[in-house]
Amino acid sequence: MKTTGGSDDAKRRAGESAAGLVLDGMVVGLGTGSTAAHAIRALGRKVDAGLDVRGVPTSFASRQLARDAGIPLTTLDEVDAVDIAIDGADQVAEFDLVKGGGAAHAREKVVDAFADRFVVVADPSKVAETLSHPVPVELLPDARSTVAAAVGDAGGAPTLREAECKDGPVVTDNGNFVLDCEFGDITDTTALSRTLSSIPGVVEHGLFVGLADEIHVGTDDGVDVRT
Ligand code: ABF
Repeated sequence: MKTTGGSDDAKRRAGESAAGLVLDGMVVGLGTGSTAAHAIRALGRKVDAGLDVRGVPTSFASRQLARDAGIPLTTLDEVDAVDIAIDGADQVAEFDLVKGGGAAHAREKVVDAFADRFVVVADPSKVAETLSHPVPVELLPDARSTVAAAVGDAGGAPTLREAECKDGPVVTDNGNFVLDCEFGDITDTTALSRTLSSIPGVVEHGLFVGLADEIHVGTDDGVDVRT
């Protein structure tokens, strides 16, 4: 899995710290990205050692990783609750997040918001005072120009995300496109979140406001847990 941002050791510490919160019998939301991948692998080791859990993946990639790690999988349709979700972020300011660098934020938001406890795993490069990372917006392909215009009206500068490995746009697990929308410093995250959600054709955006319950930031020699 592609690694972004800070050191892999810091990501591993954060992921393992969050996996340590998972108890026998829990249903666990399995996030996407290289930091969440450490949590999935750590959880796989706990399953090997006898822990009884079921995982709800947030993406094709996390499903594959969880399968390889030996974690039994389920879906939101089959469970009454998700006890804990462990997921990464592109930027963290207090408890607000920008997510979606992996184009998985639509399913991530469904699982993370439904979870009783949403634990964010990150390395120090992700932590900021104010969110300023471009906000990924997943949209219906037919709505590409209308959503881009509405994002512009809202003060953003949208760029269609292009695939790295082939010509053409990134296509999400849901068959949609992604606009990365630059807004500069985002001082009113709630207002921007509402504005983006109200644009016809937007499937989901990567601002996660008021959803995170705790943040585990891996450091050079430990984990800074913010609750
Ligand atoms: C997912 O992966 C995303 O929502 C976020 O964009 C990204 C973080 O990746 P990494 O942990 O590799 O930096 O959680």
